[in-house]
Amino acid sequence: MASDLARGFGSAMGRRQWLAAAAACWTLAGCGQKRQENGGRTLKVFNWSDYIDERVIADFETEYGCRVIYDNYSSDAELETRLVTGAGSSYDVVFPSDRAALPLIAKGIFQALDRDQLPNYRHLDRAFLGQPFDPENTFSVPYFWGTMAVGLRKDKLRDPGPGLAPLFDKTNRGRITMLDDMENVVAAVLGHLGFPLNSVEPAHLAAAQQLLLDQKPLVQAYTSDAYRERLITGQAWAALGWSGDLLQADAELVRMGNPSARVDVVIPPGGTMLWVDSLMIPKAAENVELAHAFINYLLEPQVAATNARKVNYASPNAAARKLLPPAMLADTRIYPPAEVLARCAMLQDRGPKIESVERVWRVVRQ
Ligand code: SPD
Repeated sequence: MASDLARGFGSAMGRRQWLAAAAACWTLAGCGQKRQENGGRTLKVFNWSDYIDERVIADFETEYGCRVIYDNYSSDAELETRLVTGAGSSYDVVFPSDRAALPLIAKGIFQALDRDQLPNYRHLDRAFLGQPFDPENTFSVPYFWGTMAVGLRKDKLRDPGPGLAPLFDKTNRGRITMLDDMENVVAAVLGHLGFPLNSVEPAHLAAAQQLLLDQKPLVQAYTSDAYRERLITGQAWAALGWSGDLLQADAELVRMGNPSARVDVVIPPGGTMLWVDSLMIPKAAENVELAHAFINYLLEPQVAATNARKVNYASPNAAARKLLPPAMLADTRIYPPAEVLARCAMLQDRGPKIESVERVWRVVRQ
């Protein structure tokens, strides 16, 4: 399954040349569509942190005459808890990853999307549709995809070593952050040890557990979002993170103008996790029509390109990619080449065997 997806991701990358050429031909067709009046209505959006250009939210409010309540989460686990317990507000649009979407769809958390209200769906690259967690895209449309990578402050680390090595190097004690994400962290460590990323072999998991326990005294924080800021300030030197967030840290350092302070974004030589996050509407949503309008808005090529430029994740929107700078499409930290993707994997549903991964994480995090 994962290799099929990796192939799909790779084929999308092969289109860079014509994407660049076609960018020049793009027109504003479709942007003049008459907006329906949504005056007085409120849309509640729950998204990963640092995952949108906030001007897009303001523009949507203006164009649709509505108010958006925009909240953030930092992990799939946080979203799952919120959706399953129903605690807090009932959100209209959420952004689960492939791995989170699978059990949430099975629990009946989401409603089927009305494709008639999503004319911009046609802009999506087919390589990203029909994924195993939602084969007909009944409930989901892809938003961004990316990898798990290592971010390194180049000016702080002399000889960091390959892949995940700097995350286990005692000389970086107190300067290391790890994602607070059970399945992805265990997969990263399995890969570092040369085992399959989705392994549930007891011996493989025991070795991963031992390495994570040995590493624990070196770790400044387990965090799925604060590492971005900590890399920028220099509080952290080596972080396991999501590709776009690490690139945002690098872009911010460039903006700040200190040429020696940069973040290197490294994909481990043995491969890493691939993921795709999707736009979905919970059954408990109160503004279903406006939720569709928002999803359709995010799929507009111009809007999707604005977001892609800001967040530095890879876009599954073929029409939006035509609007991106060629340098961005050629950036292998955002769009890894096919040979790298071939070594990557998506998290698999390991059924009840996932308990052995949960046990590792409990031991490490207790
Ligand atoms: N700051 C946005 C982060 C989005 C990361 N999504 C990754 C999901 C992997 N399960």
